[in-house]
Amino acid sequence: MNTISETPLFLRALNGEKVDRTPVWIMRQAGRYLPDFITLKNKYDFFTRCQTPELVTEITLMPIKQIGLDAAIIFSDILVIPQAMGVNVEMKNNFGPYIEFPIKNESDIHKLNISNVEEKLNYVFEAVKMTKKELQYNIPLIGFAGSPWTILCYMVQGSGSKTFDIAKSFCFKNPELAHKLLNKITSITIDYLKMKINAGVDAVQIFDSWGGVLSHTDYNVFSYPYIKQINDALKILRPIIIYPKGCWHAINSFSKIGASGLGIDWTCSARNARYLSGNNITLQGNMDPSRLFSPKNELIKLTKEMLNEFGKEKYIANLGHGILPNTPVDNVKVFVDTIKNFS
Ligand code: 1CP
Repeated sequence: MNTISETPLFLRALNGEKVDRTPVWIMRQAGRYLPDFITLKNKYDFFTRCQTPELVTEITLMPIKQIGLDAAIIFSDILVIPQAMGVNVEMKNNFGPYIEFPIKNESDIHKLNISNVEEKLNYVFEAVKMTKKELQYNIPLIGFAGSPWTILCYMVQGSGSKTFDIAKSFCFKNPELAHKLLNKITSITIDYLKMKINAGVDAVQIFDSWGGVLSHTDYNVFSYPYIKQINDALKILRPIIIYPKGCWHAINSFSKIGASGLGIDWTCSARNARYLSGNNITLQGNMDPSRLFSPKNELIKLTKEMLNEFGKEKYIANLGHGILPNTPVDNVKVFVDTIKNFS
């Protein structure tokens, strides 16, 4: 039986409860850097890995078994949502996501089909169930989705980008169409996350990876309201973590909407993040992923500084964004062990 004291550390921290030590997980921990993952990556293409529950379970568990993190994140991608809407998304080697026919006009948006998520993304829900069976009770499983803005960026731009200039000019020239598209993405994302929760995820993270390409005023028009809608629909079901990369200006607003956690990137100090959030919410972050390439002694020093700055209460240690592909596994272990052994 699960007594309160047996609630996993990660969930205790999200609930704002006292913890014996700081929990830690790493964004993008399930892919990218582990040699066993690279072996599977060379054997199966990306969407085969995502669509095969046995492979998803194996990949999701790898960093738990090999690095010893306090939460697992289901192996998948934010771009399964445009796929479920009927958009053909390819994942090209050494390039990333590619959409041959990106969204250009009203008729493209009209054609997007947001029904039957249960059927179309059934492979994700099967993978969540299978992974939950294999995970120890004390390691919670995180489900995730992209924010509607971040998904729009790919659907309109057609690929990754530093500026998302095509996506932004689409929104600025056709705000009504942009809002139609954002509403459709929001609606399917809520359905999808509810089903992920029914399948067994213990918490949900919303990745607004490209929120930072918007000005703070445009953010409040094109991103914030849609993340809030998702949070409002789901917060009574499970703890929600919002990760608005590059959006320190939104920390204050996000701290007031009943989400459980807020991801902080490395450009914002812990002190600023605590001040802006009024200490109302659990913060998660925020080591610069490139610092995992530093010499070990320096990495240990910086990790301890991070822990001291955020403090023990209402805190989940993590990187400020996803781990980089060539990160040395030994350094990942140093980062995680420093956090687990810190007092
Ligand atoms: O074949 C491969 O392995 C391709 C690399 C890869 C992997 C491992 C992609 C392509 N996606 C993923 C998995 C993935 N994506 C996970 C789960 C596993 C993990 O922990 O790594 C998660 C949580 C994501 C989320 C994701 N996908 C985000 C949000 C997080 C972030 O990093 O900002 C984004 C923006 C994507 C889009 C995406 N998918 C893949 C790539 C290369 C990209 C980014 C492209 C770009 O820079 O625009």
